[in-house]
Amino acid sequence: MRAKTAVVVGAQWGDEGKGKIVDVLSERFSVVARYAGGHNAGHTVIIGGQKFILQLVPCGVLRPNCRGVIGNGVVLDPAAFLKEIGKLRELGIDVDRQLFISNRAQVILPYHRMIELAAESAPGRQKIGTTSRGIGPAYEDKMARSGLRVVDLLNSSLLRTHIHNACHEKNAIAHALFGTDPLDPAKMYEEYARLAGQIAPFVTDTEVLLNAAIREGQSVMFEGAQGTLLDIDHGTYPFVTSSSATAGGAVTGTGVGPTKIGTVIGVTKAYVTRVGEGPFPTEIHDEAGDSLRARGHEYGAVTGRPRRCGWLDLPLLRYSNQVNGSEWLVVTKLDVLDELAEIPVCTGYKIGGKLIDSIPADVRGLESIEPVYRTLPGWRQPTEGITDFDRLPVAAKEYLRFLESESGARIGMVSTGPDRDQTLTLP
Ligand code: 2SA
Ligand code: MG
Repeated sequence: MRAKTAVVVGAQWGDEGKGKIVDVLSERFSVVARYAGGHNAGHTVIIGGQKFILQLVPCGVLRPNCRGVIGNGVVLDPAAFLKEIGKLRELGIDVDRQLFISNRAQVILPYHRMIELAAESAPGRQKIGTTSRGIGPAYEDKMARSGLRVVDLLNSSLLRTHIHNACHEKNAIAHALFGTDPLDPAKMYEEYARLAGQIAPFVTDTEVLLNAAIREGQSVMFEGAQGTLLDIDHGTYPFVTSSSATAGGAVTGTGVGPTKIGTVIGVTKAYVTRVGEGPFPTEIHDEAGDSLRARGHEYGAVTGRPRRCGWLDLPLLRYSNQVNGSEWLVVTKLDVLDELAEIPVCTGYKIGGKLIDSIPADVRGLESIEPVYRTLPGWRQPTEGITDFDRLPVAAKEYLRFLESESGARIGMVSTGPDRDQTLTLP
């Protein structure tokens, strides 16, 4: 895990504990860059009992010597950004010196949220269970070449024209399709011109910054948001987010070439969770799921929604390692399994009684999976806070070694609790 540049990516449906892991690893990195998603992400970091939930800001900024970059692949809500840095300033974090926003990032505007809210509850539309932050519609505009980039947000005449034209179109569409009340473009322009002034000091050409840092031999980490199965291409489409959450997104989402990426680290929980709609082969539908949710505090960090819980899914982990090219794994929340006498682990998938060796691309295929379980013995001893692999109970070590040998990537680190210090590095 000691590469100069590394992508840290969620191996499941998000909430694997990337925030904590990026925070722990950022001790060794000079720059941490976010490459996808927006303020739909909720990266929780606990330092000495104090909890930080970061949404847009890369977790690296919690270290005084680490610079944070919001890359071009991110969709930026300027108001959410300013609110977040306001909180960080109050906590004594020097965001003004440490944080940089790509001039090529896309901007989320109020009509993106308006359209998402209306579409999610519209009859005949597939409900995705989104975070209602306007993420999907903002990426739609990006791909349709009708989005507003941060560089254009800073150009007031361009901003005025963009908002007027976009409101004209979006108000008409939202009213015709969903009966939504129109938004006022003049008010919106005033508000966003003011927000633009406040974010201007953070805006720069972050491609130049990142490539220069790499040329100078500095270490750069690329912080993934959401997870592999939520990726727009490789996830459980259409129950995905609208960005490239997988490791490949680090390249397109920052402007750093693939030959400059040293390694990929996948972060996986010792079990699985998912929030929102969509297929979930190892989901637990009885009290065992409720007890994982309670022990693991499995509620959305942004929306507070209860997360669905399931057993570790090795076919999914193999798929994720393949899609990301993960060389390393970090296993989080091992301690949540401490009380279980037995732990089922999914080792394969069957459909119609036949073993399959690839992940179905369609939702119907995913929903018809019959997981094949192997039951491993639990350890029924506390592992919380253990920082030495040798001090783990034998059954916990065996659980981890089984996960490692079946997944095809090496475990470099295990998290045994939410705090920075509750982490063990493998020899
Ligand atoms: P969106 O809002 O368009 O990105 O939603 C599309 C799907 O992506 C899921 N998604 C997430 N899943 C897990 N964690 C996320 N971040 C927050 C957290 C979520 C929260 O850290 O807990 O607080 O609810 C995240 N962001 C997006 C989403 O549930 C949809 O399935
Ligand atoms: Mg999260």
